[in-house]
Amino acid sequence: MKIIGPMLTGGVAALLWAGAALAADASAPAGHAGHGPAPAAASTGAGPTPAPRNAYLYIGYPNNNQTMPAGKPIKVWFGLRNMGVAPKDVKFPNTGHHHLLIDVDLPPLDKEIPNDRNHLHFGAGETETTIELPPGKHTLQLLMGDEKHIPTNPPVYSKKITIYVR
Ligand SMILES: [Cu+2]
Repeated sequence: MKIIGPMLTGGVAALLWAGAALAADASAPAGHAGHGPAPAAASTGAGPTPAPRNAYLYIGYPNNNQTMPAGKPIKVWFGLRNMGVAPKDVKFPNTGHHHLLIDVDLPPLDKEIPNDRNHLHFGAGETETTIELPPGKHTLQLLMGDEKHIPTNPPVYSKKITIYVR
């Protein structure tokens, strides 16, 4: 009889622990949406500059699947939590500058972010911008870069959103 108590207790504890682990796993994708599945994306690497693990990057506006009027400039708001913004060339812990990716996938995460019309750099520390896009379906995504325009470790990027210009 004496042994049943401890065994039951142990069993319940193990079950609770398993439940907690399961819950933590289930919440991981949402909680880490800011920088995506970093370990799974390890093949694309990361830069040398550390970033807070809880950094969260998001596009505050426009909203995913929003339709924007053609011929009008589109405002884009950059949202960032648990990490700061610094201009390019400024090395300061837990900061970086924004990059807006337009109609492209993430670039290699261990190299300097390209600088072209699909990869816009906000090296002055801007947290919003205005863009113009031709009619059609477009994607927008944000990616933080360090003072040398290389993604951080872990890489900090937003969800890719789709907008429609018509
Ligand atoms: Cu840059």
